[in-house]
Amino acid sequence: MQKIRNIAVIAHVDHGKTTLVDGLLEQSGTFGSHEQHDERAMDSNDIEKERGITILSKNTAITYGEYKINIIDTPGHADFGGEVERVLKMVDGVLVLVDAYEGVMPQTKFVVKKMLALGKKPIVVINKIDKPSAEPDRVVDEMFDLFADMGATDDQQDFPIIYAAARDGMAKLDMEDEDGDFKCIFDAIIDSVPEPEGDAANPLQAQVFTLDYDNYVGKIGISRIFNGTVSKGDNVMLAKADGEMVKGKISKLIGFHGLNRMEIDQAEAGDIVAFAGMETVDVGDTVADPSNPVALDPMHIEEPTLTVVFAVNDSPLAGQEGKHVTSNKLRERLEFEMRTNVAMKLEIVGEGKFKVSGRGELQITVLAENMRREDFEFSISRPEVIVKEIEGVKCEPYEHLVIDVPEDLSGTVIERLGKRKAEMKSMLPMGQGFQRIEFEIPARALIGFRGQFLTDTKGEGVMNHSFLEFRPYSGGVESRSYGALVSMTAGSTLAFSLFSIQDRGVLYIGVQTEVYEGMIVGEHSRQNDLVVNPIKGKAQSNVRSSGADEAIKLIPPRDMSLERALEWIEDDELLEVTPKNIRIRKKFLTENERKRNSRKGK
Ligand SMILES: Nc1nc2c(ncn2[C@@H]2O[C@H](COP(=O)(O)OP(=O)(O)OP(=O)(O)O)[C@@H](O)[C@H]2O)c(=O)[nH]1
Ligand SMILES: [Mg+2]
Repeated sequence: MQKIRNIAVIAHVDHGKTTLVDGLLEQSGTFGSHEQHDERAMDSNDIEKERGITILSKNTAITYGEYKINIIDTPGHADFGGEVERVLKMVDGVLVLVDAYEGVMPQTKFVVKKMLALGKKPIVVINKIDKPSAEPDRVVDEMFDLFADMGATDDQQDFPIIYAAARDGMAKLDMEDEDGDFKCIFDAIIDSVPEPEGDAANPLQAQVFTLDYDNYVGKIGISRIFNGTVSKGDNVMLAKADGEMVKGKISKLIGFHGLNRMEIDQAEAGDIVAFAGMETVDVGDTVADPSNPVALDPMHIEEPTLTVVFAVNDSPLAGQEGKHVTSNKLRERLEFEMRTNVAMKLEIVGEGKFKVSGRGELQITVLAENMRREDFEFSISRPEVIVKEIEGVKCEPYEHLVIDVPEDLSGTVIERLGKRKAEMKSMLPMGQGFQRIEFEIPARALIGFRGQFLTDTKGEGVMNHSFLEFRPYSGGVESRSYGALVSMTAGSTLAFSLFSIQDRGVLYIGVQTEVYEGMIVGEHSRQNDLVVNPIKGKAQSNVRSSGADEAIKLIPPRDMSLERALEWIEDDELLEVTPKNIRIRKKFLTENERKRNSRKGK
């Protein structure tokens, strides 16, 4: 039997997981000497590359001496936390990274808690020790405290510690040691991660933890083999979560090595491989021996906490920029997404209206962003948290929020959060004039908070949050404190009119932008909405002042990304998303309709 180690790399967002995997690939000699690869090679899809974040967990394998090490790189952003939990069941040990300055963050807590509960063996990597602000000793203490708080066993508490600068391919066992390479990481993996249990001679049992889709071979289930041996062409039984048994055949068996996938003929207990040929395969299914099919424990799939409604775009500019605009196209695309994305759910709620649920705004905007790139056009509504009854009590999701702010601004931020029903849990000085403040807050109250927070802290504040639990409903929370600047007419915007509107708030659009009645052109500096005319030219006058228009000084419009816009909108507003533009609009386009409907609402 081959010697195997299975590990996952887990951490808070941006603490350097994917960069560390680059180093593991490189220093194990898995990349050929002539093989070209990008930085953060595992972040392979376009949005991952552009944003520099990992969205989907991905696996690779390296050879180190006589060992095969299967490595799963996981996403650090809280919206994808459910994925991490599933991945953890597939491995025997983990590398927990933590930034040598930032220390324990919300998602560090989340992943450490899950990892400890599943009984995994950790190796702690204090990363980015090259940062001038790094305080590795403090961060080590934070990790010990965290492990103790989360009920680590003695064995788990006794973790090896590695100090690293993953980006430079440097690691060492002691801060006092000379800089070394990743040898100490490989050795720690081989020595302290338990070898996989299970027996190649037993009947087959493999569990699917990720789905992939390939135009040629169809659905692919990436799986950990816990028992038995599997060969290409084998007949198998698929044991579904609900107890149903479905016959299947492995048409292709796919192995991983570095950045490559290759067809293989056989694999056995302990390994991680991919199966093609079973169209009905789902995450959590057991691929079993047909003569003795025994299902493994079902997999816990995190429930969504947030919903938005995707709908057919019905704005006056509909159908001009996208290719796929009909309800049917939209439904097909969303249904396709649900086939491989187990963390999301879809419900048809009306003519051309689809309720999509997920774990957070980022997860939902990544889907929307992918659809834009595929030439879809649609609208999305304000995100709403999922409220559910637990033992007869109405409950809503709560989040653990950590903010780092310059000391002199902490008062403002605490006051804002107080109004949003946040409960302060701790406050610590972080050095360099920053304070770290932790809160527990209803997820509902966080919607729209980020924009406010960035304004309040002049872009210097950092906020991070991650799902805590469902708790009893907290009642009304304060939402957006400013109204919208709404266009009263259709046409192309002119500098002259924008110049006068910009005194009334912050503009979201620039000159020569197509607008329509009911489209939102900016944020009002007061609480109420204000109807404005952004296309009015300068009245003709006798005084000829050629070039006067160019002299108009416009403040650059605020760039509203998909996430920012989604967080900003209220219940009576929508986002219009097309391949070329993201527009913000009122649901009811004319002022009359809006008045009529607000009266009805009251
Ligand atoms: N200074 C410093 N920067 C690093 C180091 N390792 C990674 N980084 C940088 O940190 C940023 C995030 O790195 P990633 O590897 O994408 O982090 P990640 O944990 O995979 O992030 P997510 O997958 O989005 O959770 C990148 O800009 C890296 O270049 C390091 O050792 N030192
Ligand atoms: Mg990553």
